[in-house]
Amino acid sequence: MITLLDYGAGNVRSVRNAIARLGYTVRDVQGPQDILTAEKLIFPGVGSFGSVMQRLQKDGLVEPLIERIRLNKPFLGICVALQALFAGSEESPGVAGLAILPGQVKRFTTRDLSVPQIGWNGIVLHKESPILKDYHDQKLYFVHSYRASIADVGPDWLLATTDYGESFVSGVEKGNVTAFQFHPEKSGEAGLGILKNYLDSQGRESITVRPALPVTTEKTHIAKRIIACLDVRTNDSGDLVVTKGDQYDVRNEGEVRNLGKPIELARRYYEEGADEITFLNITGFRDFPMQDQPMLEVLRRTSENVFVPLTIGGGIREFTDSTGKHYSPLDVAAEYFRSGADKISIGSDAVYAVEEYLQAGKRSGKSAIEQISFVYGAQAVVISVDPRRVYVHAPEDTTHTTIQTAIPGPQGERYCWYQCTVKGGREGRDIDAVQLTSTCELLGAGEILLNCIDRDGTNSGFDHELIRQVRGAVSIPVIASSGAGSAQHFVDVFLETDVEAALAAGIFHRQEVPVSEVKEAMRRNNIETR
Ligand code: 1PR
Repeated sequence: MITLLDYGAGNVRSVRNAIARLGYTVRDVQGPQDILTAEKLIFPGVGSFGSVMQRLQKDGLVEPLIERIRLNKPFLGICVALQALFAGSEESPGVAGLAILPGQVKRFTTRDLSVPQIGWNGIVLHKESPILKDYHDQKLYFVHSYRASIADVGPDWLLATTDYGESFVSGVEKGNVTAFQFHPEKSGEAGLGILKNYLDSQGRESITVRPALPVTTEKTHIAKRIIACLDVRTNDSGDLVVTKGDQYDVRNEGEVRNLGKPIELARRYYEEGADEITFLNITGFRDFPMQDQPMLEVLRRTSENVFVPLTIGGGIREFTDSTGKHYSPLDVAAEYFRSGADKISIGSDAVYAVEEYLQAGKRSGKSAIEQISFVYGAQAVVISVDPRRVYVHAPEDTTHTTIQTAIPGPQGERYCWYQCTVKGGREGRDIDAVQLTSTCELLGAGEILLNCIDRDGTNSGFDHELIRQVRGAVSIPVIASSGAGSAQHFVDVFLETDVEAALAAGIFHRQEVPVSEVKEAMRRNNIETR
């Protein structure tokens, strides 16, 4: 029996599913007493430092948690739960942590790498740990903008460090109390193995501090991620199918292309080694997702078997149904998170939010991006951009940010800008990709999913010109999407641009190139991979 501290934020379903998969029963903390009496406690990390600590305060759990740790009772903290062990965090000034460890958790200061750190990185062990046994040389999934300093953690607690521009604390352990900055429940089979080690472990009565391992100069490296994308919609017979467009046209001879079943395909990609799975509910702009329960069911069932991050997009916006019931974007996002999503992706609504921002010249605080980012953190908010090229003869011919292109337009134009669209590419707006992505970052987005209508489904490779332009405009991670037709295209995009991840749909669905072949090609070209 495992006791879970679910304080109602974000995706705790994945931790539950992982525990269930390992054959254990989960029980929820009902009150302060359970913190002290639980045989084994898991404190999952979702949400900001401030929101977590305020929730613990409100529920009267702060003192019991401190007491549990003092009594050396089995405790596993994940992500922000590791950070909660410190005195405070720059993320939420003035909010006290559990103060088991001194010092403030700080934002990454790296200028060369995108923040948040999103992806699979390694760990360097500073002492042996039965919980990390067999898995310390594997890449594990991190997603965070704040990190604990090694200087604040003495040898009695320091378990593991990781490098992301700077070295930071990725694991602490003393006696039966362990916490990780990475998410074991999202770290594939290695993560499940680590959780199993904790669940199977026999707590020891006394705190034996294990000797430190010899100091090493070894550095860890974040992997470039490979993402499988499933565009999902209901076909004309009413079945929910994975479809695939050709420059966003998903119909072939009048019928919606059917490339398979979403849950089965997601599972296959997980087993083949995809680092992340993205579902796009592509008719979400017209069919409101809260009334499209099958999509939520897809997410729930997928998260039972897929232990890598899941992103879902489509229809995240404000909505009033036919009975007059009003839903905020937060309501929609909350339902997606509860159903097993780690990140939500916003398409059309992000374009409208940027238009409003540019017109008002200030933030409203009301956009879906702002609201969701405030409650769940920037790392949970992806912006899905659907741009297409607009050719011009000279930069002066438009007010938008142009690039000089190596692929001339139909009239021999040597310049183009990337126009953002809404409603799945059906409507172009007077916003370019630089305006959209840089403003979304300012409003609180944590990652950009950069599609390209011109390349979608063409198998002709990623649009490096678009990717370089957007990569240069933002300091959050960028996922290159649209056009992958071979393993070499992934190698090219990683060697020629600085994107953190690359996504494909068609070649994976049609089984032309398995994920494993992409990874092998990356390894041959010395591109860091999981
Ligand atoms: O506007 O917030 O409701 O979100 C709708 C979402 O649905 C957006 O993220 C939008 O990108 C997506 N979408 C809408 N219509 C389509 C369509 O195809 N007709 N799919 C669509 C976009 C593009 C990629 C695709 C890559 C890789 N799909 O996700 O997977 O281009 O394809 P490839 O490797 O085969 O070239 P909202």
